[in-house]
Amino acid sequence: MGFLAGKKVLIIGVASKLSIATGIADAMHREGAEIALTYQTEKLKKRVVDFGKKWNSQLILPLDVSDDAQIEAVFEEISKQWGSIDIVVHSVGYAPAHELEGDYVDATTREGFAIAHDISAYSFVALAKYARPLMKEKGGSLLTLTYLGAQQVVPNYNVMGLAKASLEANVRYMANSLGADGIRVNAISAGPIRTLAASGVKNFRKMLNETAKQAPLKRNVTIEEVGNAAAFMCSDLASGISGEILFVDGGFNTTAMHPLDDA
Ligand code: NAD
Ligand code: 0WE
Repeated sequence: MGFLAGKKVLIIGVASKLSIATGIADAMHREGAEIALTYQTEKLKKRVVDFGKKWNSQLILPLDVSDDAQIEAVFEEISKQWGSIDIVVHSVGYAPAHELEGDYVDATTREGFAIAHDISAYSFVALAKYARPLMKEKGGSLLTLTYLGAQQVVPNYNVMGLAKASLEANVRYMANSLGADGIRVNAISAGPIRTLAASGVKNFRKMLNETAKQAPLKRNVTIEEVGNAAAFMCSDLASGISGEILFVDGGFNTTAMHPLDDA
């Protein structure tokens, strides 16, 4: 029996086979979890329904996290179908594309700032409002995905860095707020991975190469590795961990000096 046997999980953020959420769903399904999925747009619906087959998902619902009514509807349906929930995975981030290129001060706009923070940071606590009543009796676990750009300057990550910093603080405040109900809240800070969200990013391939050279493991990480860490973090194996940012980045964040030419 897997270490997530009997756990009911909602996973938000599957958009393609490359999505980090797809790696998380694979790992959680392998460990015995029952999985509900959401899709952001009607265009993505068919794809997510197809993925759902592989994970035997019975619950596949529409959800744009900028819409409170849709969040409420998702948890209403989960309450009807499941009565309770054990795990919610938030694998969602967005800023308008023009915010993620060029000089930070020049590129950042009031509107782009608001959108990035709404979709990437606020939405996590918005979900928690509705998840809490469904987790209260047995406890539960909430997980989000963040990036090193929250803590250190990464060129072009720009306003997403601020949104992820807010998301990481959100993890700590939510952990403190929900801890008395037995609900743990954590984040995984993943190294760069080629996904849809990364595909439009200028020089992403260069970033992958440089990261691999400098990381202690001398390579990039995969969605399978993030998925395994996520499954652990949301399982009872991690029952003592809350408010934590866990790096799954091959150790990159611990290094400072760029590799010298002969390295
Ligand atoms: P992805 O494009 O596969 O996933 C992003 C998801 O966000 C998509 O499923 C998209 O539908 C969803 N989304 C965006 N706006 C939404 C909205 N308004 N409502 C509902 N869903 C919305 O890319 P990914 O790389 O798997 O990203 C998942 C998470 O991982 C993000 O939070 C991202 O910041 C984070 N992350 C990514 C990397 C990387 O290098 N790929 C590294 C660290 C952290
Ligand atoms: O969090 C992310 C992706 C964030 C992201 C990407 C896009 C591209 C398409 C948010 N919003 C959008 N909006 C779009 O229109 N990552 C951690 C991956 C990523 O994105 C970067 C990175 C890395 C790493 C952007 C610039 C620099 C580095």
